[in-house]
Amino acid sequence: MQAVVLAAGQGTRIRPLSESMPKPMLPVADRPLVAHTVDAAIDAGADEIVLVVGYEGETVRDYFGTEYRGVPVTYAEQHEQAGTADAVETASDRLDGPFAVLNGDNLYDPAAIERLFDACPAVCAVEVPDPSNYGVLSTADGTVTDIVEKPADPPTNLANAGAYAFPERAAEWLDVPASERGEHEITDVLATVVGRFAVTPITLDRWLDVGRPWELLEANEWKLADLDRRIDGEVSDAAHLEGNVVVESGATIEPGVLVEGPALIRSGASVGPNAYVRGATLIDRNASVGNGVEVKNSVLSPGAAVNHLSYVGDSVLGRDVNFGAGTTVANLRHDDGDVRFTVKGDRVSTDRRKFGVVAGDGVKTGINTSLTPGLKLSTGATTHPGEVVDRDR
Ligand code: TTP
Repeated sequence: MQAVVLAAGQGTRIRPLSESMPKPMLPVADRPLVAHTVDAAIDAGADEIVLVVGYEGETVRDYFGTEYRGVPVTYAEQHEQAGTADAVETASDRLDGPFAVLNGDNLYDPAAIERLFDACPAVCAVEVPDPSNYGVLSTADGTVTDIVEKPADPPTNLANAGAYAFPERAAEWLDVPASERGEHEITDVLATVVGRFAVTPITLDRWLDVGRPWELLEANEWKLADLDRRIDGEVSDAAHLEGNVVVESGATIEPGVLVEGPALIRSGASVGPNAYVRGATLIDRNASVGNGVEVKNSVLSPGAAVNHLSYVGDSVLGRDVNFGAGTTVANLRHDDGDVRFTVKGDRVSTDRRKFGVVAGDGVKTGINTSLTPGLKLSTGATTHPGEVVDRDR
């Protein structure tokens, strides 16, 4: 089966992390977010991957090339983000037979994708407490009978999880009218398929839609926990690595370091001396964590540096961020409330008691900067020495 993977989005809700990198290429454990989906499709037997790219599409093309894990990869360019059905339609000239459609920014359990392919026509669904923000599926006798987008009064708790195995004829039904929000939606294609075929719902135990920065942390929590312990880098005898820790070849762990897994220290990265890394933490290529630094449940993108006497908790640091000595991140509110974060101008709850900061690429903090919970620092932002920063900048 061909697998069409949607990766053309602008990722506006995850800014500033998507300012120079498309969201599907943001790091999740040892590979980009979208590679987890592509790998799941290949493991499930996909014989061709068709990637729909658009925003910063070159980065996606550079990563996958024309063949990935022995499977041919082709690309369709979506020039305007006109909706998920429109995205698949840009790839329709190369569709030949039944095809799958997967969101490039969703994490699936790989076994579920295999079940999806085997059950074609089929759609993945996940039970959620309040599905009113999703497409909601109704089912009877083991097949899907209806799908409604974001209903005020959901008929079931089964949310559409954005993974479909379509019969060949669905390629003829991709040209759907724009929805109320002005997009050509794949759920309208699914509605047509549901009217003509018996579509099997595949219920997922676990699923994650990565739309906002803290969901990137959650994606890393999931996939870092799945890695098997492997120590290939240079680790001092005076360092302790506990639990599920991966140190890639070319990474260095200095004396006095304690790493409590799950954690991944990638090639070219260095940790220590005397540093403490804990929780689900990714220290990506060429990032560095120096003397007297504690990093907890965070993502340090390639080239990020926190080199002296600092604390970073529940945070995402973009590429080449530099935190000056003594920079401290607060990740907990005194009233114990959920940390809030600004998404497209609105202050929204992260539903997390602990969340630190999101620093765009190239952010530099002055020494002894204090950063408050839920803070967003845009690409290239700077702070003065000794500043308490409690407003996004
Ligand atoms: P969304 O998450 O709805 O869009 P986005 O990724 O651009 O993020 P944001 O809302 O923060 O701006 O898209 C779901 C998936 O479909 C995602 O993988 C991107 C992809 N997509 C396209 O490829 N083309 C499109 O026209 C749309 C709307 C989405």
